Amino acid sequence: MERRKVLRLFFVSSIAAVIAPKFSFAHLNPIEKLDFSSLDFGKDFKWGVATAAYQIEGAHNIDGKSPSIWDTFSHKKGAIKTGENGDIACDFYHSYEKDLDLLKSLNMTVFRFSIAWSRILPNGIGTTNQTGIDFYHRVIDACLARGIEPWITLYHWDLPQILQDKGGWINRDAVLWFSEYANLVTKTYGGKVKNWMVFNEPSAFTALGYLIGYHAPGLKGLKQYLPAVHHVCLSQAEGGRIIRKNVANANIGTTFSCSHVDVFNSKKRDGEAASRWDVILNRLFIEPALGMGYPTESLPILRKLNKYIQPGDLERLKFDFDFIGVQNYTREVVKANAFIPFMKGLEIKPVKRGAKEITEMGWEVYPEGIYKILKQFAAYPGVKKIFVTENGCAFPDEAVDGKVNDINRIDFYQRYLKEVLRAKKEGVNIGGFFSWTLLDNFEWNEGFKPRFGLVHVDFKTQKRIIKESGYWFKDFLLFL
Ligand code: GBH
Repeated sequence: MERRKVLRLFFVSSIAAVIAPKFSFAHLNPIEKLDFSSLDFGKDFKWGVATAAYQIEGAHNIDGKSPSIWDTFSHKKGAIKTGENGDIACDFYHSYEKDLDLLKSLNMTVFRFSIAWSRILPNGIGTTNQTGIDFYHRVIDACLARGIEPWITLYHWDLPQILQDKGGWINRDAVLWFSEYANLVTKTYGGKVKNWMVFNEPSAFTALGYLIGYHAPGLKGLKQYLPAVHHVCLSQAEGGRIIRKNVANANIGTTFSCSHVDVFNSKKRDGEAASRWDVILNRLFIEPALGMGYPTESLPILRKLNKYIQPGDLERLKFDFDFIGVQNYTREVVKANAFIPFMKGLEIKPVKRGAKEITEMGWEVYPEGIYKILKQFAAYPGVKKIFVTENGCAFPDEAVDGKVNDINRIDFYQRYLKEVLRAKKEGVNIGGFFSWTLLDNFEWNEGFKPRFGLVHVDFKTQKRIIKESGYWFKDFLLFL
């Protein structure tokens, strides 16, 4: 930050502290104030939050919506650790106006959200549901009325159950189903919405849902996983083309969960195992889009994908995205183990390897990891621009006397943001940072226990309380 701005910051903050004890600088200690000046991202940088339909909307079975695979999965005994489900979640379906007011009050200008496919196409394809379509019109209009940019993710994991009954992503027809859905959504909202992402984290939803059965639809094995990978990868590029066709002046991206992979020790075998993990976590879906094909050389089992690849597919996997969404939370540390099929190695959990700071998810706090993964993605010649479309942390926050003093989350964001800025200063073209997430919400198979929000939610009363980390963003963004 230039000197003039630093001075202005200190001037305004000290005045504010004197004349308005309720002004939110009262929340900050001097160290946090100082850190504002070391986070100079520039005027054009976009700040916002990311959310996902199933995790916040609730209203799971009203106004014509049909079940998604997450409705089905979360109602299965034992699937969700806490026995909970997203039937109601944050009830965003009814409270979006107030929730967008909260976002606005944090001085953020981007709301990233996803569309529930089964709300607007209850049969997956075919007949549309106008009530569902209208809901997202209202959300988009409410964003625009507040000066907030709506950023839409077409698919954040909630496939209509009716399509899963036909095989879901395992069925090659999924490319056609998804195309029809993408076509409808972009034609419907493309006049008002310019920023689009095709998928949320394809590596996560294919691996967790179709390989290890930890997420919906709960399937296990390579026979499900590999075709799902290929059909999702085809749909990724197809989705990009559809947005391009239907939306004038669109900014088109897709998002990837990605984590820097370290070796447990310097043994050569560990290095080989780590490079296999790197393929699954970071490379599998971006490289085909960039025209590099599947990274089969680094993970030989991927040769089995050939069974599903049809003539012309390798060409169809390519799409020239305007930006890539990088979503990073932690790093992975991998150790060789000859008994692990295909991967020949295993992630060593943070607790086991004695990591010092661990979040409620059991993930290591490792700020340098976001710097490293940004550099890794920026090194692909075809990556033009990056948005950090998710970053955040879960801690066991408690509301005490109407306040949530989540100082550990403030510390987390400050340290991660410094690493994002380091990458930016070294030339990585980063356009924005979206926090995961606005509201505490349904954290998939973990239920409501891990709280990721900048806003605390009491799930019994639906009462919201802005956490101290939310106020930190609010103040920080005011002076940027
Ligand atoms: C994101 O997942 C999601 O987009 C979001 O919905 C979620 O609530 C949030 O983060 C917090 O968890 O080894 O290939 O099976 C990011 C977390 C990163 C978890 C990748 C699974 C390993 C995938 N995911 N990770 S894999």
